[in-house]
Amino acid sequence: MAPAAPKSGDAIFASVDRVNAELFTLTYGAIVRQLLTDLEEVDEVNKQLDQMGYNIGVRLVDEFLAKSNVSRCVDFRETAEVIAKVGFKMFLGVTASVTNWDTEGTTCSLIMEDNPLVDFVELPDTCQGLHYCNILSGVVRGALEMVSMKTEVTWLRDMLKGDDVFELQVKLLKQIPEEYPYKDD
Ligand code: MYR
Repeated sequence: MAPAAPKSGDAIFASVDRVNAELFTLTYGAIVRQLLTDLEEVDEVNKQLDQMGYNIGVRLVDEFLAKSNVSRCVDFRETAEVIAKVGFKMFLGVTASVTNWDTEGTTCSLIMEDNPLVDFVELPDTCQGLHYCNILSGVVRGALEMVSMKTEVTWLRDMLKGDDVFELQVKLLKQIPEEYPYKDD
């Protein structure tokens, strides 16, 4: 039998990326399963996942700003687009669309049709109250808090519960104005 042709550099990177993505997905699944065992209550697991995400988000934002070269957003609309198109792509490998704006421009939804966190996942009937991806809502909340935006982030639709997409609602509660550090004379 002829030996297999060597893989090109691109093919090797593609398969390494795929293995990393699967490892990430399976590791996240193992964490959720362990939390369900330890905490027993689905609501407690939701809280814990959100808190873990928040802790990640407050750190992740530095890496995001350093790697993305994104400059200051003019408003919350632009910030939402940056999260959906640049942030999600950088950390999840997928993008989201931004819709369902309210008239004030302070509430919108991030819609995800693909979500690598849920590959291989099926929720048992006992876990219907679980927000399996709650780590993501925490990440977004934590990251935005570090750029002076206090938000409430809520799952409105969830493909694990039979919805056609994931819908994450982001509501801007308060924007803390950043003080200019020097006084003009
Ligand atoms: C600004 O300073 O105005 C720019 C603010 C951009 C904040 C973007 C935060 C990125 C969060 C990444 C979320 C990734 C979720 C997987």
